[in-house]
Amino acid sequence: MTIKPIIIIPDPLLRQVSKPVERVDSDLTHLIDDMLDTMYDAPGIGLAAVQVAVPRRLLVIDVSKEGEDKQPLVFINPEIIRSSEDRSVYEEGCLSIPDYYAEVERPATVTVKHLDRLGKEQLTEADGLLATCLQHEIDHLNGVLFIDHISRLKREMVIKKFSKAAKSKVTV
Ligand code: GNR
Ligand code: NI
Repeated sequence: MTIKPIIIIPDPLLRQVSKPVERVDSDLTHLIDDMLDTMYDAPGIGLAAVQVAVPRRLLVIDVSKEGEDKQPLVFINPEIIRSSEDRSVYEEGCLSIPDYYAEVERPATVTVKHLDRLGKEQLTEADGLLATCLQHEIDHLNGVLFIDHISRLKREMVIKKFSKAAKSKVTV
């Protein structure tokens, strides 16, 4: 088990489009396990591979409640094949934008085609928090962050704050 460092804005890797996973082999299974460890340690309810500096189309999610059994979900090469007309609003946060939260409106229900951790094709229909989290993570695979869905003024304030902080970090 390895907890990997999570990259934060303004790291340019977060704006890169991740490449498809080509094979589901033991290296990939190892990466999935490290991502789950990293997500639970953070703690977060989702993590895209690019957040641990691996720009591949892979993400993990667990939206189970505290005290309940863990429900780790793995999505490889996910594609949204249907989005509902009705929308829902959640207050979102992101491990790559620490301590910033904002409401985002997204389709309330999505159907996602993907591979599971055995490399088998699956269809997942999601609503509620899972639908929101899936869309947030799939955005990461396309270099999109939740702050891209809020007002430009708010987004620029957040980016400015993190850019300033990055510049003042001492590099040895
Ligand atoms: O831990 C997380 N919580 C969260 C809350 C609302 C909507 C999306 C998320 S995902 C986030 C973890 C993360 O940054 N995943 O990319
Ligand atoms: Ni995120």
